[in-house]
Amino acid sequence: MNLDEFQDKLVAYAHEIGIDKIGFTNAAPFFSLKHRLIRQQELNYQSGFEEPDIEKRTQPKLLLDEAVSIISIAIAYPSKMENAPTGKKGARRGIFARASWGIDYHTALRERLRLLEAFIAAHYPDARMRSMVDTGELSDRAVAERAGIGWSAKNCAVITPEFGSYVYLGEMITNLPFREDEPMEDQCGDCRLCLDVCPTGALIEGGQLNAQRCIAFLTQTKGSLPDEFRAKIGNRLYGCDTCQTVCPKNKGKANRIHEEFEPDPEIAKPLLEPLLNLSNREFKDRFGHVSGAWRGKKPIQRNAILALAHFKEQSAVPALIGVMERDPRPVIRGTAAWALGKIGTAEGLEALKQAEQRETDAEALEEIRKGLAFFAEELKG
Ligand code: B12
Repeated sequence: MNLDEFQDKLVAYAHEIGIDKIGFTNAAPFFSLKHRLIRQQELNYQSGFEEPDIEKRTQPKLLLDEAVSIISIAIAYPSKMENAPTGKKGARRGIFARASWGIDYHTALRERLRLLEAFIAAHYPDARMRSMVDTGELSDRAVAERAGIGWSAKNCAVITPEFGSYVYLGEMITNLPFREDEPMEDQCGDCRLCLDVCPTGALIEGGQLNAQRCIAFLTQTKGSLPDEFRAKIGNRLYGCDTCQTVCPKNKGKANRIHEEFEPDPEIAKPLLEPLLNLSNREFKDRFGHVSGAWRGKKPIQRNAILALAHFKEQSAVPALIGVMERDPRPVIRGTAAWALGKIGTAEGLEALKQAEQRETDAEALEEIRKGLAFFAEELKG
């Protein structure tokens, strides 16, 4: 069997093991990406989660010295939750973005890539291969775009005609000279819905994101959320899907294909208040298997407090007071103080006054004073 025939077999095998789309490209440097990354760095538009070495990000040969081609894979994830519980007064809920539904996609895609590697090695024992998903050096989107998986859209996502943008991406660099697929035409046209609805104006222009303003990024930071964004985060606990849900190319793409990505509604849309006092062990047991847990429980708890403030959930006031008085982490105490001010009950005001006398951490104290200032504003208004 020659390589051409083997490639067809590999594609068929990929579909058998649950890879929804596979594409092939060469391992030449990514020149346009390189300029883009330099520009993003100059503008301070990067999130800080990216691999910092731009050379490694754009030259596959630095990652595998015999690199000749790259195999890009895409696996679709669901956009609809069956039996989604609705939050209500007294029982408010937060939401994890779709990319965090079901099991962590890193595990799922790495396993598929491992199977592909084994399949290749069985036919070509001397083949050299290096696979990565998300945390690798390469830009998964730039590879996918060049390998014809989808086009690079105005919301920054790689959009596939079959599954919309709800696909996870990963790739394998190899020394085998596979036939290349053609990149796809851009299909965004004049549409600019994603740019117009982004709650924080993070999408600067088509295909350019200021990650520092992107809610998906902000939900993953560990410090105090800057005031400007506190009301904008809504009830999001991890990630943001707004620029994807408005996209017309995602209409009708429910993508209920893989059981492993079906969300457990109590995990993907959990009740907010019980999140405030989770122990590390409880957090790990409950959320440890989802990708949105990678930064630990602190950002999720901070976001849960902001979500309770967003709903002005009065029934959560005693729990928030408990957190403000007893949580060992100043960011969490401070955020709870701010939330108590936002919610604005007499009980909250009393607790804030007492906390102002006791608090020793400067940042938490500042938040307590912000909380108190909401009451002063209320009186004036
Ligand atoms: C850092 C990071 C983030 C950051 C920054 C996102 C960003 N837009 O750069 C934050 C935390 C904000 C984030 C958020 C999300 N992320 Co993220 N993230 C990454 C990561 C680790 C690196 C991305 C990166 O390098 N960005 C830098 C930009 C400059 O490059 P790029 O987007 O990779 O590549 C494109 C641009 O460079 C563009 N480009 C190149 N040259 C030029 C020139 C011009 C003129 C223009 C206009 C464009 C352009 O073309 C490339 C291909 O599309 C990748 C995994 C990986 N290793 O690649 C996942 C990844 C991009 N994320 C992913 C996902 C799912 C998300 C979220 C949807 C999660 C969520 N629901 O909250 C959001 C979407 C936000 C958005 N609109 O982009 C998926 C995307 C899948 C897809 N279908 O596109 C990836 C690929 C993870 C994966 N393996 O599946 N993410």
